[in-house]
Amino acid sequence: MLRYCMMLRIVNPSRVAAAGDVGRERATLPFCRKEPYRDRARVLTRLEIHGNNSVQPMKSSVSNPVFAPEVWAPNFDRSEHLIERSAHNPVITAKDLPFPAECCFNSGAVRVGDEIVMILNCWDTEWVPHFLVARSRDGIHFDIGSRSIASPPNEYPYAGRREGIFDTRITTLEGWHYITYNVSSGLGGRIRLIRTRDFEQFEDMGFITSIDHRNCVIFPEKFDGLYARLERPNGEGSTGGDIYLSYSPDLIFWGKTELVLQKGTRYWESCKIGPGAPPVKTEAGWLTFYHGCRQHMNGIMYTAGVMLLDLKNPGRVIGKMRACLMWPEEEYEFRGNVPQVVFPTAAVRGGNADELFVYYGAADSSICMAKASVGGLVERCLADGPCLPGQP
Ligand code: BMA
Repeated sequence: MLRYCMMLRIVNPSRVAAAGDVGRERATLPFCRKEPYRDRARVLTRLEIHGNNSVQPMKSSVSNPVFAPEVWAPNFDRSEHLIERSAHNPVITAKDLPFPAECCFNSGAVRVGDEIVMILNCWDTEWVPHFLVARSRDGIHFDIGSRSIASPPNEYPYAGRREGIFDTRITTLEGWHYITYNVSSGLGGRIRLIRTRDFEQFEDMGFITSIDHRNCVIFPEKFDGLYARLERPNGEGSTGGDIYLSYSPDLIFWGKTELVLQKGTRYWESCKIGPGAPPVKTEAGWLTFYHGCRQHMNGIMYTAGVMLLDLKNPGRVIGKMRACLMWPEEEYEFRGNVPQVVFPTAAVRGGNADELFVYYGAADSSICMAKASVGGLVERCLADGPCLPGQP
């Protein structure tokens, strides 16, 4: 059965005869795969037959990227437009930074009154990491400070490491803004915590995980007097790569760890998953954006998923969107330091009670924003139903 169909734009009709040998050529075209996707993804590609009979994929252009949704649309449900990318994307790129820089990506943000404040995770042209404070009134245009508020810790083995710190998340709790971020080293990564009341003065609270942790988001409320966080011990393939919940009396010592969601409930999240944005409280539950990865022959694709956790028992998934919410579709999500990355890190109240501004890192190169409907996502998660660890 023909699984792939090719849309040919015949440059020179007299060459139609030559089209015959497209069949022969197909096997060699990079985007022709033999094995079917488990999710029966459709692959369409546009080809051009040139004067010399060579068959070339059509040149990608911004207005006509080769991977435009109508050309490559995995079997993800798109009906409801539960989330809409901002037309201003990417909202922050390296060009917006107060010094020559390589990139900015994966940055946490919170609403403080009528302002959105972000701890911008960026790297200069020497690949030295900086955390800058960025402020916005409309969630799109940010004023970016030039003072870096954090640097690689001094403890061995982190001291002075170049690529040391990244992936900020912010949670507002008890009058403080708590910022978690990754610190990586040859011995593995750990999560560090700093806090501020005004995004001027910052207090370093040290490491809050053992080795090897990669993602950590703190709930904006306590549960029976205990702080809670979602975390993702590192690991890919068979071990690690799942989302856990831990509790703490003081934000430093953590325990009572339990599994919340296992990777692999769907193909798009089969390689690993991790907490994305600090959970958002809704009447129905904690709306939680996370990243889901799948391995492919050319690396890993990072996509965004969403689930609803029980208000009283945040370790229980009471609803989870089965399909993936966002996957790399736009040029700025495909091209960059790491192609094919949509990495949610913040969900901030938007212009009205039902609107969320979801900030995400694109291709480890820029910061983007998408608008989502709280009601729509909650309804969808509940419609798709709960998801128990290990339950497909
Ligand atoms: C992960 C995260 C992110 C990054 C992603 C893709 O491990 O740590 O920082 O976006 O890799 O490079």
